Amino acid sequence: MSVTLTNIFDADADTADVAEAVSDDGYAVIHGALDGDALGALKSDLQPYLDVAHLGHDPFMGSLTKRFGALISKSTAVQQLIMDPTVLAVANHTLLPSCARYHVHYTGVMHLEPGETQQILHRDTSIYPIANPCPPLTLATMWALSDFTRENGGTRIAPGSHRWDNDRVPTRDDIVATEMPAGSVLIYIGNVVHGGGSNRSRQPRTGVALHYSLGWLRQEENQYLAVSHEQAQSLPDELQELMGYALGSSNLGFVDHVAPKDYLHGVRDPAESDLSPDGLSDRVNALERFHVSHTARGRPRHYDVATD
Ligand SMILES: O=C(O)CCC(=O)C(=O)O
Ligand SMILES: [Fe+2]
Repeated sequence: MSVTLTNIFDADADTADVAEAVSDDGYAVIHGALDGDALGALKSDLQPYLDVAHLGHDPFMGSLTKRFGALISKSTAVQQLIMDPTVLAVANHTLLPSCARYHVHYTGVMHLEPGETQQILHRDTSIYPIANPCPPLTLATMWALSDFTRENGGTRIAPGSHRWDNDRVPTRDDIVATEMPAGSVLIYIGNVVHGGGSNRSRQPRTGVALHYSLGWLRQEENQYLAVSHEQAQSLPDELQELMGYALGSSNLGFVDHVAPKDYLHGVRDPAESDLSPDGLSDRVNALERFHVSHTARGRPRHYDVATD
């Protein structure tokens, strides 16, 4: 029996229920997460970049997929979206047990032209040499700018696979296509096995991917180079902190012994900056510690399983 897509919520759903679903099954879908204005603003901010974006050039990135990143520098609508309260509530629930602060990990458009073939199934977290199962390392959102269907390449996911052992290879029956109307968002833990589907329709499939990661892991997309200092200085405080202009833990991320947000705003004297603010140290002390052990090399990172 194939799995089906469940965990579908409306925009006014209780965020605790959404967070619970994401923790249990690794994903949730929220319909109507973007209103018409927000969807329109995203499209008009991003379309000029999409028009000139390059197609991918390797099997993972796809040959008929347009991608571009650094979205904080390109779109005020994306800046707002990164601070979406429902998504942050889910991130609090899934990531904060393992870090004192999480940060923006990746921002990008994933646009599948008709004829694109299926992406290899993978875990986003396999960029780190940490075997699954492990606590959630990243949390992904895929905001649908177009409808997502089985036919047009709606993201394939293996529900529950955030808890699987690295050695478990998904079968076709483990995989379901994310089907959701434009304006919806798919939220999934980066430890979930997933991948873009093939686009067998006549229209492109377009999504905005915004990912978050534990604050002590290196971000996939370097937010300090993706956004100029001048632009970063003008962003809302909360967004600066999410980008990583905040300590990830006591001392973690300082610049010349000054906390990064102070440094961004011109502080150069360490005496004027607190590298171990009380609340932060307390949260770090309260975290459960990871047990790390060596594991065998050569575990599979990609799963060559047809999903159509
Ligand atoms: O395009 C999609 O639906 C997913 C893409 C993806 O998972 C990735 O590029 O890491
Ligand atoms: Fe992925």
